[in-house]
Amino acid sequence: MKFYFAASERNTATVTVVGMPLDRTSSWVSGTRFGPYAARVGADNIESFSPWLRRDIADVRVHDAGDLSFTFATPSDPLDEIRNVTSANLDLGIRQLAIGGEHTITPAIVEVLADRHPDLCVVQFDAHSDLRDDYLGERWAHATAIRRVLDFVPRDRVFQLGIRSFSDGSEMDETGVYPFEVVGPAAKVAGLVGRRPVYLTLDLDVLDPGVLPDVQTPQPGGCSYRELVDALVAFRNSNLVGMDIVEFCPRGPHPTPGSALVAELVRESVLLLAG
Ligand SMILES: [Mn+2]
Repeated sequence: MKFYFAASERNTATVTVVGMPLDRTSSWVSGTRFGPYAARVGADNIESFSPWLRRDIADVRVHDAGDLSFTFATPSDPLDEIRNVTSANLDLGIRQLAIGGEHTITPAIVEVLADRHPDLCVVQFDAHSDLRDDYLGERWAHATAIRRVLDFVPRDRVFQLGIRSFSDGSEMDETGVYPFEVVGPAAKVAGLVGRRPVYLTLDLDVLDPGVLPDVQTPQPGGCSYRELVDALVAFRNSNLVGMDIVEFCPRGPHPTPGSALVAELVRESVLLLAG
C-alpha cells in the first residue's frame, strides 16, 4: 500500500516518503512500528488540497519508497540502514520525509544531513526534551534523540518547541528550549534560522493527548491540531532539507481516527518540503 498521492518514480520525485518503523526502545506503549502503515491507511480519508497552505499535493512529484525492513540482529543495523537511505536520497537531490517509528531515527538522519550541510539547523516539535545522554543504558533511544542530535549540530542551532517534560529542571533554561508553546516560538525560530538549511522533526506527542492519544508516551498540556499546523506553516519559506514525523503509535479501533490526522500532517509536510 502506498500514499495515494505518491505517484512519482523515485528518480523524478521532489519529495520521497520513507517509512522507518523502528520500534526497539519503547519504555511505555510499543507499536510505533505500525505508524507508517496506519498513516497510509488514513490518507485514504483526506483530500489532496491543503487549506492551510492553499496548495494541492497532486501538484507535487511525490514518491513513496515504502517501509525500510529492519533487521534486529544487532541494534545498530537499523540505524546504518537509515543513514544509507538518507544518504542515497540526498545524492539524488530528493527531499526526504521519514515516517516513524520511534524518535531514535532522527539523530541517524541528522548525522548524515549535518555532514552535507555544515550550517544545518534542527527544529524539534515534541512534548519531551529527549536530552538524556542515555536511557536504561542505551545511548541511541527514543528518550535520547535530541542529545544525540547535539553530537552533530551545535546547541545554538537546535530549537525545541512545545516541550513540557524534562528529566532535569536545568534543561528548561538551555538555549533553544521553548517550553509549552509552539506558535509564537515557531515564528521566532523561523526568523532566527533564516535561509540556513533546516531539518524539522515532528514528534506527534507535542499534540495534546486529547487531540492524538495514539502516541507511545502521551503527555498532558499539549497544543491543538490547529496550533501545530500554524506553527509548521511558519516554516513555509524556510530552506527545509528534510523532515520526519515520529512516535505515531496507532491503537484502538482500526483505522484509528489518528490515522487521518497523521495523514493530514504528512500532506502538509510534503508540501512544506516541496518548497
Ligand atoms: Mn516525545
